Amino acid sequence: LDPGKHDYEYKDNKDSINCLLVQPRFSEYSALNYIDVCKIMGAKYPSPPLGLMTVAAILPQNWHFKLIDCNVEPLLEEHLIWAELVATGGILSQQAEIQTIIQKAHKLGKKIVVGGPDPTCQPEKYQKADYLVIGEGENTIPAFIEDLSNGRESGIYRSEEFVCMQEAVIPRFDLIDFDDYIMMGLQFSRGCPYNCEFCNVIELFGRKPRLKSKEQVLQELQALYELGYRGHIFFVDDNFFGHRKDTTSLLRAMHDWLKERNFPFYFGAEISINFAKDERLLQLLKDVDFRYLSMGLETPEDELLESVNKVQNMNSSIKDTVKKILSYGMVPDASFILGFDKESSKTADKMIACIQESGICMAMVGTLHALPNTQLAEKLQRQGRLFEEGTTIRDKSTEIDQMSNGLNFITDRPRIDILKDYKKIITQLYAPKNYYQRLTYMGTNLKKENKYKANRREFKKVIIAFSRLVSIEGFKKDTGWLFWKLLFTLLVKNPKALELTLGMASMYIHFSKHSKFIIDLVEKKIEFLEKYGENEYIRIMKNKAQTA
Ligand code: B12
Ligand code: SF4
Repeated sequence: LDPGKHDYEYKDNKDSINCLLVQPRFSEYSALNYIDVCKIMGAKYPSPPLGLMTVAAILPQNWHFKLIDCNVEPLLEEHLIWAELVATGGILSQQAEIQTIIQKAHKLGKKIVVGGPDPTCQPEKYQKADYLVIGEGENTIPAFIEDLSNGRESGIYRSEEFVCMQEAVIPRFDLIDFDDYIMMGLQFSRGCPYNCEFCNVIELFGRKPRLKSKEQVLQELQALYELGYRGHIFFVDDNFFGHRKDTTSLLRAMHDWLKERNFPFYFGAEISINFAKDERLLQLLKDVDFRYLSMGLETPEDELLESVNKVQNMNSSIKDTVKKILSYGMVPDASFILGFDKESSKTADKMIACIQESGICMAMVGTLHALPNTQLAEKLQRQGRLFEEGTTIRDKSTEIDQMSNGLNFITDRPRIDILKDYKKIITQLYAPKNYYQRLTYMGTNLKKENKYKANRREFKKVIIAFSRLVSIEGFKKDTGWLFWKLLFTLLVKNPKALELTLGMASMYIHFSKHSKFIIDLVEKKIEFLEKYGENEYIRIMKNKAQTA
């Protein structure tokens, strides 16, 4: 397999250069950085930097690469000294870290190229980078390489067109240590056919899903297989079923490929709820051992879904869909949003009831954040309600993601009411009794028949993880009794669901800590509003925006 096959080469009087790829650190307080759980499972971080691994495969293959993921190891001066070119990038929540990496590189006189979702959405924030790549790397990097070959010291590269995914190259999976991560990412498509007002996938990747061929996906699986990877692969597509016919055909091809190799992997993906109702698709997913399905449910209220143009989620019973997914052996997780216009004082209770009754353990409720360049941001701007065009991360210990840092606009309902509701939702959902109630529901309804069987090494990891989990959750004052009750209930009623359910039980170690962090932050915001009022809050936010 040839990961980066290109028809262009870096031409210089030297054969090769040392290129250091740096994945900026995510905050340990991000909802999705379950580092404590990773430790239990013998890993350091949930998933590797697929964007930079892809970039490495697009860059000339006669270069020497080193990839430092700051989530698993620190960036040292010696790494930068080794480098002749530094490459970094990432998403909004990595903005402040990207700036720090630019500074560090410059301090040692190194040139740095920056790209990825946030630099693409807000290039003006990255003017200090020597080379700025806006958009997808596949069609912007060639121009950058040409300039570099010609000795240009800086440049901005932008492509007006989206990449044809049939030309995508295999990411450089060899640049990471598999043991550092719980799962690998793999991408089948980019773009999403839907048009949700708050989402910036459409702006970044377009509404027409662009797909790799099934042969390309099988080649990537083969690359991972040959490199010795076994276990969890997560499809990072924003909507794995945004193109039902092709995904169906991919799943069939995957099934044959996996069967020939005795099912070396199991999978997860993001899908929309309308597809999760389709039993034929669910059966196909079950056949290739999908275990996790993530859904952006946003709200159980149809009027709100309609108002933000998430119409594909309307007229769906969340409870029935979740039960159906569980009956096909898969664990659903879901994200929800609070802070939409037209919400009422009943919204919080409806959301809590929906999540609790459906038994969604990993229910990530965030506050609405108008991401740069989205239809939502444009609308709020027109209405004079947006605090700041774009988003500047000023405090990286409290402005982390949509849970810690949302509502960057003048809200429809009083801000203090939304925040009080938010506190109530997080408090209730992550109370030990409620979380374990959802776990028990999940565990007793999950009909699991594993295809992937852990090898001896993986099995040892599972046993160690289990004993670590028992020693933490089983003896805590607030969860001990609940944990043992869950364990015995499953042993009696549904032992096949033990592995996945205990996996979700281990997530509580993260969520209980994380929810306390969020509740604390929200309380501070409420205190401020109670003391100074909403007008003062708005005045301060607008002033901050002017000085950005
Ligand atoms: C998987 C994923 C995650 C994983 C991250 C796994 C990881 N270790 O990276 C998880 C689940 C943890 C996650 C979390 C979040 N995510 Co996320 N995530 C994604 C998703 C679905 C796929 C990312 C991916 O792997 N893409 C595949 C690679 C190949 O694409 P890429 O990274 O964009 O790279 C290409 C280009 O951008 C460019 N490029 C990238 N880097 C560089 C660097 C250089 C030097 C160059 C030249 C080019 C370049 O070239 C690449 C090839 O074309 C994207 C959506 C999407 N379709 O990409 C959202 C997305 C990146 N996430 C997003 C968001 C908002 C979040 C959260 C903040 C959401 C939240 N819950 O609050 C959190 C942040 C959590 C945190 N840790 O702080 C937004 C980012 C928006 C923005 N403007 O920054 C996206 C775009 C989705 C969206 N709704 O808009 N996410
Ligand atoms: S379905 Fe998901 S990815 Fe597609 S536009 Fe809506 S929120 Fe974005």
